[in-house]
Amino acid sequence: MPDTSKTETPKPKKAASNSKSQRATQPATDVPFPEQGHGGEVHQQAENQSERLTTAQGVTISDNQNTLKAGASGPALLEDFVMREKIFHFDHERIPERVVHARGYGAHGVFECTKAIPELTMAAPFQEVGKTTEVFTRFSTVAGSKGSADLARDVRGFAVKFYTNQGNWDLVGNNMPVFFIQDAMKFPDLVHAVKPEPDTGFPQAQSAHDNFWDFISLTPESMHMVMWTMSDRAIPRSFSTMEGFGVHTFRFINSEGKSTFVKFHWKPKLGLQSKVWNEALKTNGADPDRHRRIMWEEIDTGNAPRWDLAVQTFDQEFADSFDFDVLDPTKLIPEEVIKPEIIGTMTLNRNVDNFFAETEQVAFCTQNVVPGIDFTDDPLLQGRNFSYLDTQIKRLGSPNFTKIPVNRPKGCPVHNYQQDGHMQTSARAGRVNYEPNGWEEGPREHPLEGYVSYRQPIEGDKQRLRPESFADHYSQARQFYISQTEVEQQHIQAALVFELSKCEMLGIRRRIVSHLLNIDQTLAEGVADGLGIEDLPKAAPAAQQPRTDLDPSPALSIVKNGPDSFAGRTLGVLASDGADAATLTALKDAAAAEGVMIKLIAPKIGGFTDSNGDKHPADEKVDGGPSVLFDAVAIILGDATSKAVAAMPPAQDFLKDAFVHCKFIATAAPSARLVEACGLTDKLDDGCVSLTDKASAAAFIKRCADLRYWDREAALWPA
Ligand code: HDD
Repeated sequence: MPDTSKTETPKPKKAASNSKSQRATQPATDVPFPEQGHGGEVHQQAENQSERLTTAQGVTISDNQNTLKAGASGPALLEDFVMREKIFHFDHERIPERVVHARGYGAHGVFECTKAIPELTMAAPFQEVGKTTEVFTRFSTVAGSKGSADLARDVRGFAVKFYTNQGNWDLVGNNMPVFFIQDAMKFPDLVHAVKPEPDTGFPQAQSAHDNFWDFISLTPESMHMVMWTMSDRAIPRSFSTMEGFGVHTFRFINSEGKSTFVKFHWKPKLGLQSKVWNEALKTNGADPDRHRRIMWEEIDTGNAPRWDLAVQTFDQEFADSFDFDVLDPTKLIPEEVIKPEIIGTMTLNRNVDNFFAETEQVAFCTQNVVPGIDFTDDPLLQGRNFSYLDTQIKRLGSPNFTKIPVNRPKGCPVHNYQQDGHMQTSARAGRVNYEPNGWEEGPREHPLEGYVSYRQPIEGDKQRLRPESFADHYSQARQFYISQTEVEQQHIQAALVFELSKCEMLGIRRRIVSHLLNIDQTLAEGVADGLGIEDLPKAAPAAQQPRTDLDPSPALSIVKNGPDSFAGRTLGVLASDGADAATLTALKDAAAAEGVMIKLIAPKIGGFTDSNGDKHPADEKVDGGPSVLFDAVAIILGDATSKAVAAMPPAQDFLKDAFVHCKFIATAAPSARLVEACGLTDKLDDGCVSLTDKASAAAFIKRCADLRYWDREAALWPA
């Protein structure tokens, strides 16, 4: 039965406005040194009972610096239970990382329903406008290990756990609406192929190697997804500027048992935005934690990232008439064909208290559905429903992983007769541990309110067969490509050339080009040219003739779906002693008015003194804050210091990279020396503006809403 209570779960602990972290900070004054022992080791003693250091058994520890020894220099004594317990626990700190999506970052938040849809589904979060449901969301890359860099060219995971009061519902999606393969049976091969090669153990977090492209070149069904992964979708600016998709077609079920097909979309409130490849590479060096750091800071500073949840819903009649099989996860339904309808908003407003306890131990399972949500026969989804539960046992080590707070249902009670197992923390009291029982105790099934699977008629022979309706592998790949702006098409071509140039086997490169010939002739020729292939191969044999009549879908382009303003972005301001105070103030005011963050970069981390004699501490020293970390840049150098700054290589990189990455650049007069040192004096274009007064500062911030001055790129990378 649908739940009608207004508020489903308690609001998250901290609201966006007061979500500042509880991280320890130190005062600027000198910290006194604590007492030292005989060997100069530091002893910090608790001043009150509650902060005493104890063993796991609660015994207060008298000395956390020295092992118990026989005599001053040893040997160590086996009876030292304090040391042994400490080392024993440390030795067991690691758990297996996720086999895919190992690198990830999560946060708590809330989903609020903005359009009730009880006629479509009885799922609790969608019953009433204003109803809130607590969520935990984890974003991830797929291929890299836990310690890999955030800006790998890769698919991003977008997994949301809704703690509904009908139980937990996990929507385990990606930032791309299609997938590489049509059947879960192929997943281990795909993942083996993309992960580091088994003999060498590299490359890490990269698809640019022979095994991946060998597999792809022999798997035509991957072609649509490859267009996505070679596009800038694979190098998002931040989690808060990327879309999410449930990928599969699911079912909504209403209280009368009626099924409606549904595809889920997450739409970022900040609009879509990505990096360019050279910028992504440099970002990985400058800040491998870029994406997690941005999200942490967004939440910590009260700029909680938000996404609308939108649904494409349709019936069997539409499914039968649609160009492709809606059960094929390598296909999407263009938004221009079925408009996604917004039904709610997710706000991530609380950082985790502990990364391991929450983000690492969160266990998403596609099988976690609630009344009102059901599966379809999509063979990828069916296989996933086995894999996720299985993988959690391996990773978390016990069937009791559901008792870990981040995995425990929060919106409803849990009662069952499951018992024992490693780390059991909530054993039932009493004698009864089975059902039915004659003791008149314990939970019972509920035929009316319990989860009932959709009564889908089934017929057919048992067989291993791919439906013929899955056979078109190229038409939507082409549709994606022709939906991109010229700049984006160029990026896809450059990405393919980059990746295939890392493949040593010529045959692999040629096989990919032969697939591209079924997608777009110009693209295929461009890639072949970029690879130095002179004789174009024949087009790959297609299981089904590719269509060329599908209309472009503007919704598939990032550039066409950017923001209306520069809000939520960061401007990097390189400044030095003597920087004009009025210009700085004008820029800060204009940025604040538009909701733009400013980071100050200076030759020294201690900061700089402006023309009024006011001191500004820097956020980054110039070589620690390259421009790849910012969405646009401004250079405000002091007259007397500009010459020295212009001679600094990292200051030159700051400007040159911003220029090459097509960012908007503002310069105040004395900065011309740096412009000259970078050889850009004659190259400044409409994306570069002079800061002269308040009005020019405000105009610059407005101009930045376009995010990049793409016209520059054609001049930089002539065909
Ligand atoms: Fe998967 C993790 C998304 C296909 C097997 N997957 C995982 C995560 C995401 C996805 C976001 C990370 C969850 C988290 O943050 O903890 N996976 C997808 C999407 C797919 C997909 C959108 C296709 C539409 N996955 C897929 C298949 C299989 C798996 C076909 C197996 C047959 N996926 C897993 C897994 C993982 C996983 C091995 C690894 C860690 C985990 O589950 O918890 O079970």
